[in-house]
Amino acid sequence: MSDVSAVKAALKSQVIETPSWGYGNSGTRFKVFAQPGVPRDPFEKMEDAAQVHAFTGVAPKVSLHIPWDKVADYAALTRHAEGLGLRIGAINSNVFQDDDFKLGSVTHPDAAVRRKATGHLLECVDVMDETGSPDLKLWFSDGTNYPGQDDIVARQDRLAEALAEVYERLGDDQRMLLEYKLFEPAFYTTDVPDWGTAYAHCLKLGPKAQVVVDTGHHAPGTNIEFIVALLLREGRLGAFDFNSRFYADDDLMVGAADPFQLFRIMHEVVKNGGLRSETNVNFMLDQCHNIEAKIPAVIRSVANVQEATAKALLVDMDALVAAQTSGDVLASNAVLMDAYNTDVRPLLAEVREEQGLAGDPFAAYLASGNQERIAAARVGGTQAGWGA
Ligand code: LRH
Ligand code: MN
Ligand code: MN
Repeated sequence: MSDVSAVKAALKSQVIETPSWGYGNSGTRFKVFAQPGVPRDPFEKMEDAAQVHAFTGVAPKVSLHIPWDKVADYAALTRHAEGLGLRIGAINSNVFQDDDFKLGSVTHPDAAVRRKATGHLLECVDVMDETGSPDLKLWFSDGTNYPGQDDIVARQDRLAEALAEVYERLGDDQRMLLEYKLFEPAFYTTDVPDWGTAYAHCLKLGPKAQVVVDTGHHAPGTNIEFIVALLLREGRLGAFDFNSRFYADDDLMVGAADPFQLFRIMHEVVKNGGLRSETNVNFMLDQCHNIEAKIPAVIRSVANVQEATAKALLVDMDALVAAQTSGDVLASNAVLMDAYNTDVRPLLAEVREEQGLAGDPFAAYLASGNQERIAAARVGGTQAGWGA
């Protein structure tokens, strides 16, 4: 796409969903560092998300994690979000923090535990009904630590049974997003370890089941953009959980560890129609900001996704196709690298200024005084639940 106004229009229409847990205290299993001014409840998490949206203009949706964001009145939380110019995004289930789930949740060998786990997933659909959320996001920590611990295929059968029950419960405008992760907390087998397993389950379930690509959930060296291209081709790329990894599931800011990988992913997204609203790819962040200030870190992350998207939109597709067709390997690669090496920050500043925003959202937020205001007003902020 070389027409600048089309590039700008695409950048203005991209929506990036931010995670409620990114605003709370978080850490590793070694330590949770408490920060001043973190939200004390899900309502205050919405206020922080609204700050990110106010400065970036592209982050009007917030993912919830249940029960981390459990409230007595979801309609009230939804109204609060809407009053701040936000809407509720994906509802994330949590079947990984209960003693009963030590040997698995929906794949547990005991039917009573499986019922409890499926019950939680169905409750999450209730929360979708109450909040208007269109997406149920499922991640299972289920797996085994030792060879022989359980039957691999029996666990797949139990998983399929639970997913089918939850799929049946979805309304016409609701979909199921199934996330995979290579390992952790299970170390020998994981029941949904890769895109192929997630895709196989989604195919059996039906068109409302799609795959989530969490960029931190692969083995080192995995070609994530290939997975993205393939899932888009099959119409089964439901969403991203964006973050960065150096070693495992680090949950660092997206675009921090490997901006070139993020560009390659966004090139496949742009090239294969993933930015079009009808394709309905949900661009979510799934990050924790353990040692850095949270709201500015989310703003930086949103900007990193926008920069990768802008570079992908600048790829000269005519030149690329011509070079590819003529078999010119070096010219094809040069077309991509030209786009990647473009400094898109001035373009993004223009895009924001045209929307009445500051060109540099990060600096504008720091100058706004909000960080000092919330530090003074909120005492005793809560933990996200993650890394507890
Ligand atoms: C699992 C995961 C999943 C959870 C989130 C908190 O590692 O990526 O998306 O819901 O972290
Ligand atoms: Mn994730
Ligand atoms: Mn993760």
